[in-house]
Amino acid sequence: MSSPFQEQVQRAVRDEAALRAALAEADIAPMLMVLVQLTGDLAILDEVAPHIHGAWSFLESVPEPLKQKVRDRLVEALQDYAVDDRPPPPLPPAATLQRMMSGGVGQTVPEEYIPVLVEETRLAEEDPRAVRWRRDPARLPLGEMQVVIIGAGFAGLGMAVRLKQMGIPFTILEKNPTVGGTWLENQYPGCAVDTPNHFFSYSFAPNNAWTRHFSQRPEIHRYIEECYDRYDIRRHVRFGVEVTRAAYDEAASRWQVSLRPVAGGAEEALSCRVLVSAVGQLNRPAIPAIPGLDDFEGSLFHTARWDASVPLAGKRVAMIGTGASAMQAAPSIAPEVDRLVVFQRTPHWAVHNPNYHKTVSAGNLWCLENIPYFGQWLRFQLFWAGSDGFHASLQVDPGWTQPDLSLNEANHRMREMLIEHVRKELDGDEDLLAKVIPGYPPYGKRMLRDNHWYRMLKRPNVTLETGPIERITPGSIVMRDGTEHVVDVIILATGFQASKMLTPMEIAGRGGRTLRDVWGDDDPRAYLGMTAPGFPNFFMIYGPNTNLAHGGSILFHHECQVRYICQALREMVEQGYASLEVRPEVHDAYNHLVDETCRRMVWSHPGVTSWYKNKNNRVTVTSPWRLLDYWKLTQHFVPEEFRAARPGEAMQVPGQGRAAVDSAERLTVS
Ligand code: NA7
Repeated sequence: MSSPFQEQVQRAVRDEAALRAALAEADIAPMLMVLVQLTGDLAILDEVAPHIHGAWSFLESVPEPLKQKVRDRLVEALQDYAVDDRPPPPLPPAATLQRMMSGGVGQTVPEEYIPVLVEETRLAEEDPRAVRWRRDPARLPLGEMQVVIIGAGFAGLGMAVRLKQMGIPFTILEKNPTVGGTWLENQYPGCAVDTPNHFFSYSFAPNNAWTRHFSQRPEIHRYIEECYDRYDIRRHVRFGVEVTRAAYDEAASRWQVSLRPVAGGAEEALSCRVLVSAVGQLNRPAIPAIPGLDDFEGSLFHTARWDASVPLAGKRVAMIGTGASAMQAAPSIAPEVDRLVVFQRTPHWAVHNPNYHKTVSAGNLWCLENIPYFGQWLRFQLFWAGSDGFHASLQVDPGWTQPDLSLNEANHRMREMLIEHVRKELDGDEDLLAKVIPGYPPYGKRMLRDNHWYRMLKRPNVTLETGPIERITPGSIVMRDGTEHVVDVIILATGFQASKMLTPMEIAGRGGRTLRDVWGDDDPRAYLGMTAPGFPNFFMIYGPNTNLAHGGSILFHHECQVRYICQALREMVEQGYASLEVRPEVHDAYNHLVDETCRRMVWSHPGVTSWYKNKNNRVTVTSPWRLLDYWKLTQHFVPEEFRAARPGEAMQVPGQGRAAVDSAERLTVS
């Protein structure tokens, strides 16, 4: 039987004309990487790579004859592999991989990225992130390790797939009638992902068929549904139940979870050994406290609760907020409404990406499906394109002379590039330009992708209001300067209660102390964003300080977290622990480091208010780390950082007597 590699090779060479047609249309950088990997020929890499100037597909200027040379050579190489059923080439040596990575993205990629490349793209192993038992699982008491996962979105899916693989019993509790989480709830027109899709998908379930580089919500939701089905997770989900409270029973070392059926009826209780929150940060809409909001007599809804029964055609519509949701929704409805008034409190930065509105070319689709390693190298490019490649430029240069506007020279250059784009889009309208250019550095708030926002503002039926809203009347929005906007519909694009993490659930740990008691209203902290002292056997996916603000896919973080949690569960099962709890000093040292590091990052800039920060200006939501750093931090569960107990025993640090791990050293990540 052929290997999956050979099956792909055979498909690729079956019809040479089709192969050549696809290569003629496909991206040159991943094609070049495949060629180098198949042939080991570094000369062609050296010849072509200088014409690749960045990780995005549009940042290359490879001359056509050189492209043709790569295509011809790749056809030859594939045919050569096909002839005698050759096995896949060995993984290139580290030095070659580094040259390939750097060549593919047009920048020097440090050597330390090699392991993450190999793992994220599965270049060496089919399933490198699987957590494998170190003992015979048939002899382990897996039945005692019931896990409850709260939330059937992306995070719940990632957790469930791995638990299933390990044979650990689990149930997912989901308030909605089906899977998808935020990708189910956000159904506003134009809703799409702004992380490139070939990276924004689980590494264990790559999707070669994305129709766009940045897909629209229905396609992403379909992907989530397909994954729930492919891994047979749906039958583990209880839909239509909302977790109201979970309390840790110290005597039993178990969580007692209270559920409320959404359709009504009596509360239920459920018991489990381990509780995992997979509810995400963008779960509960933030409704602004504007006087008169409840008196409005027209239609009023939040972007995450879009009311598709309300016709917008020919209506006077107000949209409050100019964040990521507004950026996608407003340009999508502007052509059909009579008037659209956009209420901007603070402008956001938005970057132009030529791929944002493009479909994936037929050539790329073909290569993704039929050419070995093409998808993997594209994935690495996109990993690099939107994230760690410019993390350093988001750190404050203490000597920088224009600290209000930017952080350092690179950040300032970015600012100017962004302004240049807006100026072009606004076609010389300097008044409008002055209103939409932020007074804080790029990336202070989430960087948006220009969804024809500025062009929309130029439409004759669109007005941008930048003054403060005074109140809402039954039929209008009144500004502090007295201007009144009579409207039929108000759309709140006002974001989510991100800092009120896990709200409104009550999670009560040891001694009945709740997360709310510890965190207050909006000051969440956790070790590695996942676990907190006082809350044994409790983990969070996408918890405090794990949001990605420099870029990168949140699913990458989910995978880091899921692996770590699975390793913790493995430790519990193999050691016979009934409870496991992070040591407070480990948690505190980590959070100290998080705060210190965040302070140097752009999202702490004093000129910025955003959902990354709480009301005391502490960054609670966003990670300070490069993707690589967080990957390193979460790669190995370290038992000595926890206290653990077998049934009936007192909690203690495992292996006491052994040297404890030096947290500081472990946390020196970059
Ligand atoms: P965001 O990014 O939190 O944006 C919310 C917007 O609403 C933002 O422009 C806010 O202005 C504005 N807002 C919030 N409250 C008010 C009041 N009271 N008055 C006027 N304007 C207000 O939410 P999104 O849903 O757009 O995006 C959330 C994330 O989802 C996004 O980053 C992606 O990761 C996906 P402000 O900027 O605070 O002045």
